[in-house]
Amino acid sequence: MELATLIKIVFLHASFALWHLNSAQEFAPLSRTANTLQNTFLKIAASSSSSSRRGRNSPPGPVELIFIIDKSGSIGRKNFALSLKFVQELTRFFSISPSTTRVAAISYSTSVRTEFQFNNYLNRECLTSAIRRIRYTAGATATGPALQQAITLFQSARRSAKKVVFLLTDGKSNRGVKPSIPAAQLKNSGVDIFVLGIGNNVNVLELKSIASSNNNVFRVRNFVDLQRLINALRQKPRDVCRGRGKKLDECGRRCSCVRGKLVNCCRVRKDFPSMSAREKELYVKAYKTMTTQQPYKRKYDALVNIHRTFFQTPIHEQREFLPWHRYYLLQLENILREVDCRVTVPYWDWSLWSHDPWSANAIWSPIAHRGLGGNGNPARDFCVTTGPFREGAWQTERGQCLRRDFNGNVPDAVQVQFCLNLVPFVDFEIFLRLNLHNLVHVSIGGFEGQMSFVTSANVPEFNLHHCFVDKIWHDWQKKSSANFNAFFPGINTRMTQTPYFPRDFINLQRQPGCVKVCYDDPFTNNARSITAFLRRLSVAQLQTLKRSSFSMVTKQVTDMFKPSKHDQTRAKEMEMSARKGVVASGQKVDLTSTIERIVGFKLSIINRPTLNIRPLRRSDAEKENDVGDDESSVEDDVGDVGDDESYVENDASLQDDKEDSIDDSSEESIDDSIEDSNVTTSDEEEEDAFVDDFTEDDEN
Ligand SMILES: [Cu+2]
Repeated sequence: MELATLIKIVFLHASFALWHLNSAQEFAPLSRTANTLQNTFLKIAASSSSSSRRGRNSPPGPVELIFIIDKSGSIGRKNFALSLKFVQELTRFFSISPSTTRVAAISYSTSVRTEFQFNNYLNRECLTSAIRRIRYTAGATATGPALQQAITLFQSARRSAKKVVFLLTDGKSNRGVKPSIPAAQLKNSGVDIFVLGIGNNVNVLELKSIASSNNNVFRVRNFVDLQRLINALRQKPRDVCRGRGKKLDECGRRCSCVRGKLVNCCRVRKDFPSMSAREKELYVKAYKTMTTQQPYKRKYDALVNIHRTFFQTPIHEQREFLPWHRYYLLQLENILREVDCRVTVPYWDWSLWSHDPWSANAIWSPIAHRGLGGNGNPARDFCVTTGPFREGAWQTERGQCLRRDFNGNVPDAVQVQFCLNLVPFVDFEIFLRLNLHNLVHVSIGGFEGQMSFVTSANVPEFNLHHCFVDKIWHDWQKKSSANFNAFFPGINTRMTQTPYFPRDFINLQRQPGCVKVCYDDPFTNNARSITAFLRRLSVAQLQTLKRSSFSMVTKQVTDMFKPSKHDQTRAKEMEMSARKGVVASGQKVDLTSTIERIVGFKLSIINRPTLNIRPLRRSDAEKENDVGDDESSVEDDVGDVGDDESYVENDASLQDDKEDSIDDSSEESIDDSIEDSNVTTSDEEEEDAFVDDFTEDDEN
């Protein structure tokens, strides 16, 4: 045999062996690849340096995950879409939220493009559609520069987070720096790198030089097999649900379980007194972290500073007041959920405490993590000296103690119902803003507390108050599609210091950032029954309810927000009408049950059969809550105004069909509503026992 032939044969053998090494042996069965991917990523998603500190039932810890996706010419548009599907499948092993896993994406061909960064899409809904939207542009294969870009993106990673890169490629790198160089830099800073090589044109040695270990290199023969791998991954059990109905996800969002998947997830905002001790504790803790620790404090300070700086500009005028503060609550909630994704902004339905608004049972418990502490201490310059926000334990962003000067008492549930009955929008809005919102600010702040000044957003009760104001708007919106879309769609200027128009905040099911918000009705103080009772009454009937007096809109209230003369005059006119049943201050109303003494009015109409409130068991209240929040009719963030309308109608259908309009006040309707109101007589002892049940946090 000639030497040349021998060399040829040896060379052929050697290259066959190398090819064999490079491909055949490296293609694990797809089911095994799917298993390994599942196990690896579930483990990464679940583990975290802080999970033991957070407790057993905590959501998973922080992970920063970057996908680097090849879109070179050899792939083609159709196969690129498959790559995106694969990426979507992998994200489903992770909890996507501001405090758990955040995802960024880089695509590369001849050049490199950051598709989105860690803080762009903070829930599964937005993330999935963002991945789907990544565009294909053919070109070369700049793998190295793409890895360099990942180094840049990790500069904004959370310090305690696990860092992971998942790179997809179907070829060899042929542009820019050698991939192993930036890969080494990433690995040295603790980043775990995984690689998926698709097809036979990859360079296995290159893949191995990029990945953190040989076990982190995955391969499929071609795009047909990639589709099979996706199908195999789809079969994998992960964080899914069984059966139908409402389920909570790991961040406490209430979702519908449909075909094993959690969909239509909403953040649930609850009445603070109706929350469990655990929920209160989580909120207070997250709020304190947000207001005192970086990086949250920086964002929180910026937000409250906007509120202070632009206090007497449109943010407290009709054009912006409601949507701007809805925007504010969303931003604040987003920061809170960076601290702990289980936390939402609670509200305080103060109207249910009108005649006992400053009790520990409401929100002013001195017990840390149960409430917000009590009144300010006049001997200490009105600084609060009890509870988690007491002097020495907490200070405002301006370095001041929290000051309160409880003053008078707040409007009652009848007043709120009067507001909900108002049309047109401008009347409703003036009443809500001046007669309810402004007044309660000054009732809490008095003459000394921050709630009476431009620094009001800097204290914890501000959020609870504004969240209730927002809920009242939401309840009014639910009454008809005209209410739902009132006033704001026509405003074509952006809201103060935001990129948004007022109309961007109209629909709570479609807030910016793919966020859906649900309000749970309160169930302390028989709230559900009281609301049902008041809803059935016409305006004339509301005016016959005997009510204890509560604070009036004073000059101090007016001076704080400086509403226009027109708004002030209209507010005064409406106040006169709304206060017909209120006795002169100093006079007493004969309030017989505990619940009447707390809410401040008679739960019956004079000279008519008594309308006693039927006590609700807690389980009943929760059941009703479930029905009330069944917003599964609202589809994902697709669709148009038509969706909004069906949503309103569905929701409205859950309300009483006996609602009287503001002008409907005939005698007949009184009798009708009494007969139809379906309430039963109950003795007061039972009622009082019920109240006790619901005020378990009594810590006097
Ligand atoms: Cu404000």
